[in-house]
Amino acid sequence: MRRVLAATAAATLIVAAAACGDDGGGSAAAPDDEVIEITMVDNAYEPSEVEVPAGEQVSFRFVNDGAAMHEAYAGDEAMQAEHEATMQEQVEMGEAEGMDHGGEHGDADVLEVDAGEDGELTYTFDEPGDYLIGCHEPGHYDDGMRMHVTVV
Ligand SMILES: [Cu+2]
Repeated sequence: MRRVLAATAAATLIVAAAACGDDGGGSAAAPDDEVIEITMVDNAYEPSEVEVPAGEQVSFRFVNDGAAMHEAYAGDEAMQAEHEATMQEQVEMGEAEGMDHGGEHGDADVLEVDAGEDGELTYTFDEPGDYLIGCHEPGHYDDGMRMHVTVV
């Protein structure tokens, strides 16, 4: 049932995007309106590679088709490693304190998507280069739950 709902939401979005393109009078994809659709599964993103323009706001729409909660965190490899370390610390702290799950991530750039839900992450990659979007739920990043973002 949730799967159907997610599919409907995605379809609506595609229609909305198409409608936007129509009044542009010839300009193909207006960069500001572009939404890149990503599906989350256990534990990967589909597709696992995307290309986006530098210096422009990009919106990613994540549809969680998996059974677990997943996150999306954008940044370069060093930022991913840092966020992974922070998450691991929080897991360790949570265990020590009896798993207080109400804790915040303290990072506004992290999108969390519950199973069967969807969410949007808007991000501007300032410089061309290789970046990643990673999921840092325990074990997922090590499992390879990361998407390569080529910024051109
Ligand atoms: Cu994940």
